[in-house]
Amino acid sequence: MKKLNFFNSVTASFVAVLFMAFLLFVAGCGEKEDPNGGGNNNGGVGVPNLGQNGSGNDGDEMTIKGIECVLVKAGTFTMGVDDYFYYNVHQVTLTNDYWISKYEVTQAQYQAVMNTNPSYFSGENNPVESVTWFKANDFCQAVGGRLLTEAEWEFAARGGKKSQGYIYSGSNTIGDVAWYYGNSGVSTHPVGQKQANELGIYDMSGNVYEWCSDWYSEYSGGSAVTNPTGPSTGGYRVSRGGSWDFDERYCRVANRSYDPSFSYKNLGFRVAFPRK
Ligand SMILES: [Ca+2]
Repeated sequence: MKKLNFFNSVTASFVAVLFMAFLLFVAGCGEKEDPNGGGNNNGGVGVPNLGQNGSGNDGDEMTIKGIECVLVKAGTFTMGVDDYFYYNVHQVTLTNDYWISKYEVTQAQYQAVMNTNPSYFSGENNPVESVTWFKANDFCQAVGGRLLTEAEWEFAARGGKKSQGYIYSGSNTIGDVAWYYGNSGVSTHPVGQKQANELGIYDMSGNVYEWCSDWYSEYSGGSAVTNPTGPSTGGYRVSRGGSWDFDERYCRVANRSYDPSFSYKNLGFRVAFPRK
C-alpha cells in the first residue's frame, strides 16, 4: 500500500509536472501565433497589403490577380447633373475604400481567365467588348472581385477625393482623356493611351462603355444616400462612360446609360475589389 501510495504520489507529481510543461508549451504556442493572424486566406490571390505595394502613386496602386488597380478612398460627393439630361443631383456617401482596375478589362485579361474572347475588334490590349452583363459579372467573380456600383463608378470617374470637378474623367477637354466618336476612327483603342484622371485611372470616359452592377432606375428625388446599390430588380443594367461610337455628351462623368442583357461592340467593363 505504502509503496503503492508512494508510487502513486511520484506518478502524480510526474504527471503534474508533465501537465504544467504541456500548459506552458501551449501558452508559448499561443503567444507566437497571433501577430498577423486575421485569417488572410487569399489562396494566392494578390489581396491588397494596404499601401505596401511600392508601385507608385503614394502606395495607392496594387496588382490584384494580374490586374493593375488603384485605391479609391471612401468619401462623399455630389452625384448627377442638372442639365438637359436631368439626372437628379443628390449627395452620395461611400463609406468603404475600394480598388478599381486602372484600365478597362483587356482582351488578354479576359482570355486568360475565361478562355475565350468575344470581342468584335482585335487587339490584346484593347478593352474586351461584346460581353453581356452576366459575362462581365462572371469574370469579376472568377478573379475574386465584382462589378462597380454605379455610385462607385461615378465617384472614381470624378477623381474621388482628388476631384478637380472636370466634365469628363480627368479633363474638360474630351480629346485629352477619351476615345469617342470624334477621334476614335470608329474603333476601340488599346487601353491607357489617353491621359489618366486625378486618381490615375484611364479611359473612364470613352473607349468602351462599362457595365455597372446596378439595375437602372431614375434617381429618386435629391435626398442623400449612403452606399447606394440601385433598385433590387429591373429591366436594364447601368452602363457608364460613353464609347468610341458616341459623342462627347455621353462621355461625361455624370452621364447615365442603360442596356438590356445583351452584348455589343461598344460595351465592356472594369473590375473592383474590396479593400481588405
Ligand atoms: Ca470606358
